[in-house]
Amino acid sequence: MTAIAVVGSQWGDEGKGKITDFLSKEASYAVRSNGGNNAGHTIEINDKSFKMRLLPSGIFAADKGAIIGNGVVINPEVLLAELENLTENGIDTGKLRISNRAHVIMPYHIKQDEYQEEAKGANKIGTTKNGIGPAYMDKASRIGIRVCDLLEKDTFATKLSANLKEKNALFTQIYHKPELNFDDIFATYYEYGQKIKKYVTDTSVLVNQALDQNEKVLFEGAQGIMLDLDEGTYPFVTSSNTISGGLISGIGVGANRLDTVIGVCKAYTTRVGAGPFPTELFDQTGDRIRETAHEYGTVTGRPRRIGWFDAVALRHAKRVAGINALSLNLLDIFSGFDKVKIAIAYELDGKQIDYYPASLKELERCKPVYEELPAWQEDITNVKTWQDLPENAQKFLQRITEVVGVPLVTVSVGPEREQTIVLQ
Ligand code: 2SA
Ligand code: MG
Repeated sequence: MTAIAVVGSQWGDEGKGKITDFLSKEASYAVRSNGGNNAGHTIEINDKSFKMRLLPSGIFAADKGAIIGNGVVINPEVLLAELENLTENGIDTGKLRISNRAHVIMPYHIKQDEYQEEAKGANKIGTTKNGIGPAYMDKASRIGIRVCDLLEKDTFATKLSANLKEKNALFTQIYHKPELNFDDIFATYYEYGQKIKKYVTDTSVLVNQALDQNEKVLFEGAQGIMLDLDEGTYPFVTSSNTISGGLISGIGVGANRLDTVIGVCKAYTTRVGAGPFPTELFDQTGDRIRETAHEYGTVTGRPRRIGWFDAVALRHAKRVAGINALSLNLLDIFSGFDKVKIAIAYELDGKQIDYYPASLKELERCKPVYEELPAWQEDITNVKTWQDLPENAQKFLQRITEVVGVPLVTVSVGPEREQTIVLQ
């Protein structure tokens, strides 16, 4: 197996970092190809932990380096701060490569994100306000500024000037907000470009070369499948393709390259921001899971919405992303619970359905059909093998495997690297 993708199979924050960390040690390259600094992961190295939003988790471990592909939207200020922090801690970042085709998040994208959300009022998406959506909007409408454009002074000036004209009209006339100044942005961002220049190349060439030589490449998905622009709970989604298809178009390799797609999930479900969530818990059980598992956003501190494991969503994720291996985290949270539930289907207008509806109105009417299983009282945080798991924990996992239809490869029983049961 050479090309392995790790994707979140729920709504993000599934704990993809753990398996990514594990796999990146064997990889030539660790690649990010979607999203931007709306992602967030913590990486431990030499007893220090680093919070990163844009750099691939595998930056430390991958043999030949880490790659930010063309599908990523890059905030250069955030990128440079992450790099500086690593350099200050004596970590070599020289092996990073950035696609010349990646798009740049500009200050007006961040403002536009903020103003759009404000204008939506009660209907807001609950974005991370990092300018992700507006940057992808400009990419799709063919006015985006790519990394290669940022490096050409004339091209950058022409594009920035044209874009600012349009954005300033939007800001002043529609949102009644102040204009942004060309000179400030131009000077600052041109400088950013010069600082990242040494990392910039055609990253598709590098990745394809590695794959041609049968080297391992790890594709690190950001967010989760249910936040995919096409396949998620639109419009309550992010603006990139989080499915495995998005990971290959976001770096520039053929669709036939990917061997393994590992879907990461939790033993329950979480979601941040607005949008449908059929198995959401509004009771003490939800609060208990939130507190036990510290389900609060890493960056914003927002409490995450909590729900039972949703096999309907997981099967949807499996289908649209081609997930062929499952990695389950946070099984230990259910120690001491009386029972656990798995939604195996939905009931919609009196009929049982096993697919994820596209219509938000239909989704609102969906009631989860639960299977209830007894939980376990034992602390499992030191369990290392399947055999040592309590019988009820084994049954819960077996049932998940059956109803999702994908084999489990790892089960995590705590945050530490060693607290992982490897199954195959
Ligand atoms: P945006 O800012 O336009 O992408 O927001 C749109 C919606 O997408 C949600 N969103 C997220 N939800 C959970 N986790 C996210 N990122 C993880 C993190 C990283 C990960 O730890 O921060 O798992 O890869 C993330 N990013 C965006 C957001 O809440 C809106 O609902
Ligand atoms: Mg996260």
